Amino acid sequence: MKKSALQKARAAYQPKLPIVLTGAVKAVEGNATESVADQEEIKKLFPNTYGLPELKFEKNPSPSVGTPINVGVILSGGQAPGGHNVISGLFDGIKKIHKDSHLYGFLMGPGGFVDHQYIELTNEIIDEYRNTGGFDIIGSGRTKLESKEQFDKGLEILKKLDIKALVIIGGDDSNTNAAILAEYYKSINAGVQVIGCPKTIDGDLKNDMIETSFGFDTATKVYSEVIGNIQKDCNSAKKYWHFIKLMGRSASHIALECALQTQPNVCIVSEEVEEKNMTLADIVDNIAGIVAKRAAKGDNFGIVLIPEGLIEFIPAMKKLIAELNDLLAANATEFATVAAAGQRQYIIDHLSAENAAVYASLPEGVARQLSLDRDPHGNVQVSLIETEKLLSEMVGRRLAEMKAEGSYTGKFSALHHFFGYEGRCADPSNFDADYCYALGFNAACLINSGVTGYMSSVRNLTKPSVQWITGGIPITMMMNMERRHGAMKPVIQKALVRLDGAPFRKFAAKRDEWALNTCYMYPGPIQYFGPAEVCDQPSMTLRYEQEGK
Ligand code: FBP
Repeated sequence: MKKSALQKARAAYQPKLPIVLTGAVKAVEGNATESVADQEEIKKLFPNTYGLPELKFEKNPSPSVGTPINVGVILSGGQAPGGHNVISGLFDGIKKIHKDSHLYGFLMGPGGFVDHQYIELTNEIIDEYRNTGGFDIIGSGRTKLESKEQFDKGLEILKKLDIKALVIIGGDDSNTNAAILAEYYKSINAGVQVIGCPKTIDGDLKNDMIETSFGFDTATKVYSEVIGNIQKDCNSAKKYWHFIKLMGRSASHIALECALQTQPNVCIVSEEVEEKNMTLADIVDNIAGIVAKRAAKGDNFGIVLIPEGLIEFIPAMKKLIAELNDLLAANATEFATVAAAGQRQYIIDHLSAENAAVYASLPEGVARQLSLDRDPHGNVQVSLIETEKLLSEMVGRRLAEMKAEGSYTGKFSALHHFFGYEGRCADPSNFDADYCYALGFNAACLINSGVTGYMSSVRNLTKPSVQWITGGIPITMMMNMERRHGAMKPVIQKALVRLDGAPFRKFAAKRDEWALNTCYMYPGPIQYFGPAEVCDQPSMTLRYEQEGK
């Protein structure tokens, strides 16, 4: 494969391991754990893996001699920068346990596990992918691992390859499935450990022990670079309002982080919209008001950041989507027979009067998108809803009314962007390269400790990587009961933006100034080589959360 100059230089980068992982380790047990909510139900559903203790690795002065171990790995869900380094860290970790250990990669996500599609990951393959973005080493997929048949089918290939541990690299839904799989294999004494690793650019898989999910750092740096470029263009031409939708299926962490890095005129935070019970009209009025105030100063340009998941956080829409999810799950067979032209009316006829009215008021494109297939986890595919166009159209209409009333005299010309896929496969920043390598290496240590149903945990992330603290947390600890596909299910609780958290408070304290004045910040491209303050800074979200600065 022909490589660019950067690829060649980057291949030589040696991720910095936490000091504790550079020698032999022993797992020190902390307190027994409880799930974040619904303890009784979760305990009943996970009798073998509930309540396990937190683990922390410490140096082991008298290590025993390791034996070879075969391990399987799956990349699950959306791509996130650094996945290849999790795999290379895992590879190096199990080779350190014993040089005759083997790593098998299941192809195209959990589907490859069920269908027995795999490759052995050799030294040559791993070396090709160190420090690179993408999940192309083995591919990823969104097949939901949930049935006993799938678990048993997967077990056949694990037995055939003598695999004793499976590492699932995924987001909240995939790690939920990892916990269910761990519980099942433990219940039948399958002799297979299951370990999870926290992946998602969305940044919503986190808690005290998982300070951030990998990929968030790199993806937000890529989006912030491009937003910064657009801001330069915008402030040069002074004639466009740019409506920029940013990925993040549910939480607004990505939009908020990009706002902190670039200081746009408007950034909507979905969690605030929900908390304040805002309607679509309120959001539009707010943006139109800012456009008008800037126009009064002669500034007919600006930047609006919109989180991808917004639609589901507008309370009226949330109620509608919840009823729609149940309706489509309960009537899937009948709905599939309704011709496309009649589907809108079918839905209106079957919804409650209140939700039918909201649904009927939506533009055709948005309504259609809400009724399309859910992803395998039952989620509306929000990345396909063009909220940026919806909002700019509505703002344009509101401004026309304001013009007629005499409260606005400017010019409004909008451009639209959606940044998501551009950042998910970038070469990992130094932070993500180090973090991911440590997560994978640490997963090998968890395997060596004999535990199952744990997630690899690397903490103290705002300190230099050598000082990071490593260990594992039981996945059940992160769970609660939620309604999915019309029934209550145990799932990992998503970490949404906290309105009382430092990142949002910093943003809220500055946003009025950023709205009216032009305070754009230009973070520039990710730097891989150079001074630490340019190359190794973690995200602002992480810095504010950990250190308040
Ligand atoms: P994960 O949670 O699986 O990491 O994926 C996150 C994400 O990138 C979301 O931001 C986005 O809504 C979704 O994936 C897009 O999904 P797809 O890759 O299937 O188009």
